[in-house]
Amino acid sequence: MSGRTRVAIVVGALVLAAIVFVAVRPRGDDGSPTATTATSANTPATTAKDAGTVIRVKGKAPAGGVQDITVKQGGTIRFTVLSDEQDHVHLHGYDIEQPVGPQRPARYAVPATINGVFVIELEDAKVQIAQLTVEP
Ligand SMILES: [Cu+2]
Repeated sequence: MSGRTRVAIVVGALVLAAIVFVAVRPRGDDGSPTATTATSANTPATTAKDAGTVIRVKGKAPAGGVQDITVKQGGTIRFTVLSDEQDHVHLHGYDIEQPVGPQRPARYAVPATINGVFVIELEDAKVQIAQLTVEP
C-alpha cells in the first residue's frame, strides 16, 4: 500500500509538473518577453529624457566635437556629461560647476532663466565640450 501511495504521489507530481510547465510556458513565450521588452524600452527612454543631451568625453575631448544645446528660456537646460577621466564640468553664465569622472556622470537640470550663448567647459582641461544657446 505504501508502495502504491508512493507511485501515486510520483505520478501526481509528474502530472502536476507537466500542467505547470504547459501553463507557464505559453506565458513565457508570448506574454513575458513582450512585457519585459516593453519595460526595458520604456526605462531607457525615460532615463534618456531626464539625462537630456549626453556629452561623451574621451581623453579630455568631446566625442563628435563641441555639442550644441539649444533651450527656450523658461524651459530646462538638461545635459549629462560622461567622462573617462576625472575633471570638472563648468556651465558658464549660470556658473554651475560639477565634478565628473568615470564613476560619476555630471547631470544638469537647470531652469533656463538667462538667455544668451554660453560655454560648457571641461574646467580643469580648459576644453569647451558644448555650446548652450538659451533663446528668448
Ligand atoms: Cu569654466
